[in-house]
Amino acid sequence: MSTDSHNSNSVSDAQYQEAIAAVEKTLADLRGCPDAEKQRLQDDIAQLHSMHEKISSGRVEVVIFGEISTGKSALVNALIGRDVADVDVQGGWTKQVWGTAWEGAGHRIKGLDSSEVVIVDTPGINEVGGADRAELADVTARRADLILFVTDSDLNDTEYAALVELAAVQKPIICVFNKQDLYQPQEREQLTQMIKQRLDGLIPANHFALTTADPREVEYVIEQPDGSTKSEWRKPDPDVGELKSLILEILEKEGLGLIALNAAMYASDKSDRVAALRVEMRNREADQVIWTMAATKAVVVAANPIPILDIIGGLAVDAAMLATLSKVYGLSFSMSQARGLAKSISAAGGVYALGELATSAGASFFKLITGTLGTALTLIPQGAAVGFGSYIIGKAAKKYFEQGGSWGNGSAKSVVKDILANTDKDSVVSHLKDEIRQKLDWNRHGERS
Ligand SMILES: Nc1nc2c(ncn2[C@@H]2O[C@H](COP(=O)(O)OP(=O)(O)OP(=O)(O)O)[C@@H](O)[C@H]2O)c(=O)[nH]1
Ligand SMILES: [Mg+2]
Repeated sequence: MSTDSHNSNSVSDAQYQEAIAAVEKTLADLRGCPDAEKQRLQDDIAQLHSMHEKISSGRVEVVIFGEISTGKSALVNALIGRDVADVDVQGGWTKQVWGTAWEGAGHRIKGLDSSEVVIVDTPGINEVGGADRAELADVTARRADLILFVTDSDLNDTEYAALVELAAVQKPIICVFNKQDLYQPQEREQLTQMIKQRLDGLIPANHFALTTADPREVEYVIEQPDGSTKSEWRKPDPDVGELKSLILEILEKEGLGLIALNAAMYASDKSDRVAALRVEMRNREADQVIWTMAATKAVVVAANPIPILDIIGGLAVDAAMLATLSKVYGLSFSMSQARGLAKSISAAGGVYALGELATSAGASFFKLITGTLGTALTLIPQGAAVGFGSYIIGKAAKKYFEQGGSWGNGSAKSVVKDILANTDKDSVVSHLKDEIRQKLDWNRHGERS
């Protein structure tokens, strides 16, 4: 690969197109989700739409972070050149994340006429409380192309911790040491050294700028025509020139690549998140199906007065369970496919040995000889044992569906073995017994009165 600048620009162009494609693909995946998942993911969908719009138009976002009252909002005003942000002596003034177009930046990404730079102001990092703050900062930082971290002193532990978190997001960061008007040269030099030492290894040494965003008024002594003097308090102009040059230098050098890399990372983060959430949702839904069906079957077996239905009805419940499970995983098994799978799991996994049909047949036989007098008390353990068999079949089928309808590297046998080894049988059986006791109509059987 050539290293001349023209060529590296075209590499960025390709990256840029790829990034747009990555965002579009993630969006398309999301559109393909079942409605329930889409509902849960609606924020992510909206954020991705906005990222798509951002990268297509070539919008660069410069996000300002820092502790309260370090002068973040003042810095927005100083960079933009007019008062767009509320600045206040009272800490915790800015309550929301918000952005303004920086028209005077004069930066355009080549070939993108609509490209603009937006400066985003945020609440102080120690302002919005706890988890919300972390979430807000994280969401904002993930969108950012360039981060300005503002401090007005020596980078305390809270600031350092926040910087470490931000650095993990893998965006360029500039550390801004603001309120220079408050320091004497020697003090400024000392603090600068301290800050740079703390930044070592975290951000590049040259990503550092001194600013005075909103200087305190100073006393000007004015000589009058008559030779007398009068004093006047005036606010000097802000000084953010060094920072502005540094921002533009970074954007000039990396602009397109920066927004491309950013969007691609964003899309990949989102698709990981979507995948994880989908797994979690499916998992929960599948477990619920397995549990309800196993309990239903336990109750059916324990309550069923006609012996043969235990076996026929039993298989029907398992097949219905597996057909439902297949839908959870986006595979639509017919009842006969589901029945086949249920049979093959119980055969391959030796579920018979667990007492599935054996117990079921035994129970039927037991019921046959004891007739309606077959007491629920003796049928409860049998119902629970049968329910446990269904539970294991359900868990095995879940694994099969999770892998897209395949046993993967293992076999039905090894999967069932694994599941048995990792299942607390006593606790499942005891839950199933409770379920049976609750559901059985004791009075109908004359067991209670
Ligand atoms: N002396 C001096 N004061 C400054 C400078 N920049 C900001 N200030 C003052 O610091 C205070 C806080 O400024 P803001 O811009 O509101 O700070 P912020 O970081 O946005 O604060 P929050 O939104 O509350 O987190 C105000 O009184 C500003 O006038 C500066 O360069 N020099
Ligand atoms: Mg503010």
